[in-house]
Amino acid sequence: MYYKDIQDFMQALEEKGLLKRVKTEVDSNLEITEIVDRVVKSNGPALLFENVKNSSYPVLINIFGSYERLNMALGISNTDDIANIIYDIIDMSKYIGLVNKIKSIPKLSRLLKAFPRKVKDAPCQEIVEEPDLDKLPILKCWPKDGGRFITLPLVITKDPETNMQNMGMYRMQVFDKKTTGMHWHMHKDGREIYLKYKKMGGKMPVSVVIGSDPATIYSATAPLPKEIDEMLFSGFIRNSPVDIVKCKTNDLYVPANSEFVLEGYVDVNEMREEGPFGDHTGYYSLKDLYPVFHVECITHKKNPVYPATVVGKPPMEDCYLGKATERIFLPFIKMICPEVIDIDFPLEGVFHNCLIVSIKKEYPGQAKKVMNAIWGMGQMMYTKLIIVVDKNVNPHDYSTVAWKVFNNIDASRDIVITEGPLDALDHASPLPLYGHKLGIDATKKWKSEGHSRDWPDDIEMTEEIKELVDRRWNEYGI
Ligand SMILES: Cc1cc2nc3c(=O)[nH]c(=O)nc-3n(C[C@H](O)[C@H](O)[C@H](O)COP(=O)(O)O)c2cc1C
Ligand SMILES: [Mn+2]
Repeated sequence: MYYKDIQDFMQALEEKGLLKRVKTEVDSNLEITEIVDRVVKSNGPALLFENVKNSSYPVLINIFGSYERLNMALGISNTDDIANIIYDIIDMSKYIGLVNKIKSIPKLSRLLKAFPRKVKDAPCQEIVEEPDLDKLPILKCWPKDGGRFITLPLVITKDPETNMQNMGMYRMQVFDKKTTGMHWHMHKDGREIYLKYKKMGGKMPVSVVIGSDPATIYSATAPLPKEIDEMLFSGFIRNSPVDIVKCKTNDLYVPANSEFVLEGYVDVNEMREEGPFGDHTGYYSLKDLYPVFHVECITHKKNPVYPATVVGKPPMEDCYLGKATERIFLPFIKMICPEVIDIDFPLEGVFHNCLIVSIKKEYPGQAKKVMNAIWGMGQMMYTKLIIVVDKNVNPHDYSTVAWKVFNNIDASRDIVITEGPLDALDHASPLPLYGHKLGIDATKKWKSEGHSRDWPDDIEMTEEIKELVDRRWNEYGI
């Protein structure tokens, strides 16, 4: 199941009563934020603001802001579905023997279908215009924001060495009708590609998509290795290739189903102050120098919608995108750390500040091995706090996790403090991008780990007595 474009998804949401149209005129300056913040925090619907002051385009927001809408967006019924498909494909034991190999063909064809498909005509190029960002209903989200920000952009670039495209979501502050900031952080693929262009000198072609089908939007946020094109990953999630079209003024390919495409370039010698911006940490990310994006041409559908999101104190819409990543990437974590049973990123940790992981511990020090592996794994390197629990503890059950942490640790033996790279948005470390991380080993300790005392058992009632009490419950008159 996949959606042709974001308007197709919008319609599906509306049919299920999961989208509300707001016809009253609203201001993209702060007013939309306050409405959306209240709606997200009360588990409300997606919203289509049809009448936005000073713009002829409607604003679509909060499409991912619940588990039901997130699952619909990814064309699944349960957040674990995509992980299960991935497990099935990467489980090599499934390919033993000729019969099994043949049986695997339909499963593997999903990989072939993932490759983007080039098309000549595209809805996103129905209208080609001179750039004027003032026409778009771009939000000023929070009072101390440095200006208006495009909050759900898919930034497409091409590695000049490998010719592979990358698509990442990096917010963009509007400076004037034709220029914006380009907020790719230090460790992101977009910036790595930028550094290659910087060495060569001159201009770096960049195209920015605003609005595509929901799996493609999600894919731009997914922490994929640089070798995997996000549009290919979207094709894999959708089980249908993403149709792509060549931009009008550069050689980049964008999803044909996009609502708006901003075509242009980043001049590798130009930096400008960007921010502040009310960010998903619940704090303002402070001003800093970032590259500048110059829009040379805007293409769009005849009747486009402008999708946006508002981030702020969690839980916000982006928390659900984070939860999708938690589920979808678990198979890859397990490939590297087979002892991992399950993981949970609490929403309050805004993706990478806290991770709870349950493991099947089979040798001394294994909890610490898992911490170190996670601190060395892609964007998981940002994790500031890792809590490790035994396999019988459900990491999503915060009460049980807290009970284990509070009762199981010896402060000297079970706490790891280490240091390494941090997310650019971390405001607590003394230096930007680099600081300390905390690991808590809340697993049962063994004699081989230096715990010479006996470790007590968890208190559990016998099954026999539980059944007896179940049976007799009504007799007690409680
Ligand atoms: C709503 C939203 C806004 C984001 N804004 C930024 C941003 O401004 N800068 C950034 O580096 N990452 C941002 N991210 C995270 C990146 O999209 C994410 O790390 C992605 O994996 C980057 O792709 P890349 O590895 O291909 O560069 C944002 C994520 C979301 C969901
Ligand atoms: Mn990437």
